[in-house]
Amino acid sequence: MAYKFWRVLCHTNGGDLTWSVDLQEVVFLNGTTVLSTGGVAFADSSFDATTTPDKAFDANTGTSWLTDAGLPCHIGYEHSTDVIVTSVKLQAPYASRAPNEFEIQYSSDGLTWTSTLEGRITSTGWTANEIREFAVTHFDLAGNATNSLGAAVEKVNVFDWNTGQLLRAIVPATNGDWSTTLFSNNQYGVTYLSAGYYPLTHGPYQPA
Ligand SMILES: [Ca+2]
Repeated sequence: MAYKFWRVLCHTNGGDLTWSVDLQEVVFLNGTTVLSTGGVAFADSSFDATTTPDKAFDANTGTSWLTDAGLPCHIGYEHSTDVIVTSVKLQAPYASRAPNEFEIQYSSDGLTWTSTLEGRITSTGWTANEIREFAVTHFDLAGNATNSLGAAVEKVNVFDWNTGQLLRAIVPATNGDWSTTLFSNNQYGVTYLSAGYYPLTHGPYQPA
């Protein structure tokens, strides 16, 4: 699944006790495509009117978002459509105000957040104006599963191909569409279950 809301939740910085996090640019990417245009930047606070969160998404290294909050603090972007982020670039004007421990998180509603597989990322020893890029590991597995009568199957089970462990038990939409987000590059199998039919298994699928 893709998500509209993405944010960087900062837990520690490079030591500045007054200005906890200061970012010239936050770039959410899918491959090399910059995703964060046409939507709304947000943060839990801004120091003043010249350091609002949109300043971290304006492709201008001369402007910065500066939090007015202590740690933790966050900055993010509500995209105009659901997006899949494959990496995030951060740039901070001062090493002391760069995030040293943070999480990359996504949300469908801007209220309930989930961290990417990377969890709490540690990145220390920044230099001023340095740009660092952080990969986001996750991918979608999706399909459409109907029986011979055209009805959606009752369940789509996604399992680890190598261990057999059940990972997802998905009830598809009434038209059979289903999707899920998985968080590693393992091999996966998919089994369709529909009453009165033999189970049907496809796989292995391995994300690129
Ligand atoms: Ca900027």
